[in-house]
Amino acid sequence: MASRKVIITCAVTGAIHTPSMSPHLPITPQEIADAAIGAAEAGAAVVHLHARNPQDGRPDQSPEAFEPFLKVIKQSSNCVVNITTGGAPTMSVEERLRPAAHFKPEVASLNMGSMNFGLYPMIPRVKEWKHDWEKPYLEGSRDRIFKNTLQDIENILTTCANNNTRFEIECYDIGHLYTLRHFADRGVIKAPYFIQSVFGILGGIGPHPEDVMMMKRTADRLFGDEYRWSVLGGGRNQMPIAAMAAAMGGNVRVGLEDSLWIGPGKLAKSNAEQVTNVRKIIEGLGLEIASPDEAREILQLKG
Ligand code: KMH
Ligand code: ZN
Repeated sequence: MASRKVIITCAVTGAIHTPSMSPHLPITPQEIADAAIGAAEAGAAVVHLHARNPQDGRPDQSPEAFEPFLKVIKQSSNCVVNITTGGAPTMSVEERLRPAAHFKPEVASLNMGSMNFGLYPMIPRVKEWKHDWEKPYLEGSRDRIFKNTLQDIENILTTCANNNTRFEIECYDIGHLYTLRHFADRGVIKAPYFIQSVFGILGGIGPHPEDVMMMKRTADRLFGDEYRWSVLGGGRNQMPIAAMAAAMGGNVRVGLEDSLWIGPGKLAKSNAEQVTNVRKIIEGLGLEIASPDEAREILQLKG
């Protein structure tokens, strides 16, 4: 019997963690490219990408910031490129949309609701900040809304409508599944829906096994076989959530965007290290990982 193929997505840098938290967080275009290629070599079929200012590590959503590493990744790897439209919670939606609208990638993220966006459990304690912006950025997260109104979502969907970009639909709570159903019913988004369920962000659904079950049960009821399910757990929830979902028929996302750790008190030295770890879990369950081309087939990407 052929075994089910599990898509590993690796989110290599994101916009939540800051340079002082880990020396291993990729910052420069070369570091981001190396991290993505390393993750793909370790088994990630999809790489989810944000850009940063190479001088101070601040999130940067200009297409010019993405261009250098996109070029290197495309030259050296067949992995599926996924560009964020989440950017950072400090950015306007127009700013966040620019790189996906410009590069028309195979996949782009799409965040399905406005919310509080607290820190992940187990953010490393920082003794000395490398850059002035980091501490206020972090402290500001307590009084910031990650804005994704229905109109914002529709703007992203309609801007990308003719690009045949498939969305990594980030659902941080059960209500976000119903928001997706609303856009699906209106025909603004096409199946198969690639649902990335996010667990353990302060402001979203928790990381309890009951939460994971509830998310899957609701998605099954709302979308039947018209969706592909993936999960990510923030901070220390990363590997337990991935293991749970892989066993339940899901795909997984890891990477330093979502967690800086590889074990209790132990920083991951690279994105590839987390991919290798989750790959062992998947293969230990008797499952196989999907290659980039298999992921293209499963998600029906434009290629
Ligand atoms: N940082 C993740 C929890 C995005 O880039 O659109 C969510 C994320 C958002 O990846
Ligand atoms: Zn992201």
